[in-house]
Amino acid sequence: MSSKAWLSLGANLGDPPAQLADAVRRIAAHPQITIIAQSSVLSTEPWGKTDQPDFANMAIGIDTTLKPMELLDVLLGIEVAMGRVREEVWGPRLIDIDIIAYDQFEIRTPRLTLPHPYAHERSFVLVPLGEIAPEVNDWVKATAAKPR
Ligand code: PH2
Ligand code: MG
Ligand code: MG
Repeated sequence: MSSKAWLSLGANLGDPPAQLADAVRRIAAHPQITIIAQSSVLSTEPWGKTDQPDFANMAIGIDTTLKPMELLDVLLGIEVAMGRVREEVWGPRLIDIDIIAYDQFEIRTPRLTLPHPYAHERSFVLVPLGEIAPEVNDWVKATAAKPR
């Protein structure tokens, strides 16, 4: 049995569009992941902490046999392999890969909340996701905003 997951990718240091492309290549290379949809790359103003460079953002849809925590570990591994060091919350980064939704899972653990707890407030997530999966976008907006 496989699941569908929806990822948001962002970068605002180095060569952001090149890093997004590199991240997509690395995700696609995983034996348990198939990319099923890919949005365009958008240039977006920084959200949350505004005194930093603009971001390049995109969204992808994947089909995967990885469970949510396994997927999280794979994505964090790709971030580290690409040179990301954990700095400030919401600060500048070489690459960020966030799980926005995984099937219709609603979970809240210290490491992972699904759907992503801020997705409904972030146009840099909703616009690319809406481009490739309008129905997922509607579900994320309704579900992430629910009091939990
Ligand atoms: N990521 C953040 C904080 N702010 N702003 C934009 N425009 N794009 C991002 O990807 C982004 C952000 C934390 O992950
Ligand atoms: Mg993020
Ligand atoms: Mg992240």
